[in-house]
Amino acid sequence: GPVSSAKPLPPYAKWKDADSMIVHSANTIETRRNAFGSSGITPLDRLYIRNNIAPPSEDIMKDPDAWKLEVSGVKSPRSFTVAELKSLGLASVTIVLQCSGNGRGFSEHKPSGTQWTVGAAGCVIFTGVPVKAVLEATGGMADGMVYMTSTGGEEIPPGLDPKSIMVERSVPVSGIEDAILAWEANGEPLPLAHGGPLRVIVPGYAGVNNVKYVKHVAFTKEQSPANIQQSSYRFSPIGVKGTPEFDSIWEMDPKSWVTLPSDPGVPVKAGRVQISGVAMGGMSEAKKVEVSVNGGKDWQEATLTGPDLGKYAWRGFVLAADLKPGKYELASRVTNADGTSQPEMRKENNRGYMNNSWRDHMVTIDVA
Ligand code: MSS
Repeated sequence: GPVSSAKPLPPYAKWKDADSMIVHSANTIETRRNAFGSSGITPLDRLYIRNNIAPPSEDIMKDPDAWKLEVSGVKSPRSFTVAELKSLGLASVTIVLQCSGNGRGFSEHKPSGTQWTVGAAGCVIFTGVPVKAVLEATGGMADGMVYMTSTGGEEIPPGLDPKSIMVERSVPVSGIEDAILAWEANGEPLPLAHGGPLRVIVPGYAGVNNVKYVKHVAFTKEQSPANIQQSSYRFSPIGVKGTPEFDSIWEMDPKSWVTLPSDPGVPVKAGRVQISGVAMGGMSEAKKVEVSVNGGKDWQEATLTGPDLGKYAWRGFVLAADLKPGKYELASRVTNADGTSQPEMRKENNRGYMNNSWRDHMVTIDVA
């Protein structure tokens, strides 16, 4: 059911549209189901926020072009300012940014972590320099490197083992084909809340891999020793702690959900109802969306809406249904270009990661 929260937005996110957000904590803020809009792109002031630890001070945004990135594990290691990166190349990529824990709130075994429903996700246009251009400028990867390991710019409080708290994530280099280092989102300078001055974007990969305020990109032989890589964000069975023997949370799966109508407690007027939502394909584009008004018994193909912004973006969808007074369970199910469909049941795992079950994401409406 709807999560209600009267918590105020934290200072670094004060500019968000409060009515569109559910504030779980200062570091975890989600978009309401009915607040995604219908243009496809999620406005930044409605985009969710997830921080594993407190973000750096707003001071780092005073001169974003002076922010420094260290690049290592390449033939010619060196550092770049953002201003220097801006001279290396430019690319935009529209991606679904989605937290690995989105949908956790629907898991029956009550996994620990934020009880996200549908709103730890958004579709954003990121602009920056291709990682490939940075590799070209540094002589290419050193021999034998198989991961790109990115380190966040948060301050580690003294006395703590950095490994226990630092945000450092590794992705296989096969995943960085379309990766960029971004300084802009939806045509605006990247705000601190979303990783400014500079952020890694690995299209198609779950949120955690898109390291914010990135200060170091290393090409490495091993995955990061940080807990966030070794034990968190792993597909371990219920009751079992994550370890490197379980798959890391990297590539995303196809997923969709109905966004409207979904106003909590507001009955929908009987007659022709436009049922709309968003659908992502994961690693290939969203190709087909089906909608059910009776809890998944019967399905009808919906129309994809909005512009096609590439395979990593989501599409809007709409289905017109003539609804008499009564209760309806609205479900949606996407199939991507690879032919993979959103499953009925969630892939059970200890921390409730990557829930893309269409059944869990149904919304019940009252038509009067
Ligand atoms: N980065 C950094 N540096 N830190 C932190 O904490 N987080 C993650 C990413 N990155 C972090 C980073 C996560 S986890 C997510 S989702 C994302 O980010 C979010 O984003 P936004 O922008 O929305 O906030 Mo889960 O998978």
